[in-house]
Amino acid sequence: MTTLFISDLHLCDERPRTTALFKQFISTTARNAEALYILGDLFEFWIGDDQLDHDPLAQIVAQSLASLTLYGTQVFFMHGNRDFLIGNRFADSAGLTLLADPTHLIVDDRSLLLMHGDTLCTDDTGYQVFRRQVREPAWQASILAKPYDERVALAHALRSRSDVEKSMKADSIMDVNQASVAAVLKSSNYPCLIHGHTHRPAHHRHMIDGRLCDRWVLADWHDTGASLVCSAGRLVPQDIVAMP
Ligand code: LP5
Ligand code: MN
Repeated sequence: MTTLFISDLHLCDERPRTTALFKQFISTTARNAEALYILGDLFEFWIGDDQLDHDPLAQIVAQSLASLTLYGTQVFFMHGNRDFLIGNRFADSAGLTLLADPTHLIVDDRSLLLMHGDTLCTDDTGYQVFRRQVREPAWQASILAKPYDERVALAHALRSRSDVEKSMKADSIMDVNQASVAAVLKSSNYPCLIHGHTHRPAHHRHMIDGRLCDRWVLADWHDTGASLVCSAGRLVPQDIVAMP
């Protein structure tokens, strides 16, 4: 049996091809897996679980994920910086289990540490200040109390602001900080780290305190529908074959 890791799908109406890849993935690869771990940014943005009442795509995604329970595939989800407002209502409708960031698990005797990856980007101090604010329960409660249309407008404004801010940042500060990676690996007893967020897919090796640790960075989904597959303890990246 296999365990699958994906992240950064950024599903939205503007990218129908990615939605098609997601549906294909759910009805093929994911059905045959023991577990599917979604490590954040499933959606382009999520502004509260009442998105299920307003957004047909949100309903389709929830139904697709829920269909996996029929095939015995367990689904787990960790928040990303785009969909940190996903809550219990979406989790229940999609039949998934919400995970903390980071989460440690053992698969096929391998020690794995799962993260979205944004907390490792500690050189991006502007983002870290922003993140601390939006993860405050009081801030979230005040946002969720706003009317839906107001939240949609706010999300679009935040996206535009983020794109402007990113255009002024050096690429290097938007990648993980090596000392932060080392600290996480050390404090978690030298696991294999799997994360997304940076959209810089790679297999890195870190020597920490004389211990060799793997770090897999997941790809985004826009073109390939990429997943990382764990089978018999071996991790292998896999793309969905391009559709006609
Ligand atoms: O998202 P991405 O990959 O483009 O960039 C991220 C960081 N940006 C973000 C912001 C999100 O894109 C915004 C979308 C969130 C939608 C969720 C809705 C939340 C509820 C609100 C509505 C109900 O995460 C970006 C990082 C980059 O990753 C690389 O790691 O650099 O960080 C930023 O750009 C943050 C800036 O540095 C600081 C932003 C200050 C914004 C201040 C808010 C002012 C309010 C403006 C609204 C009018
Ligand atoms: Mn992200």
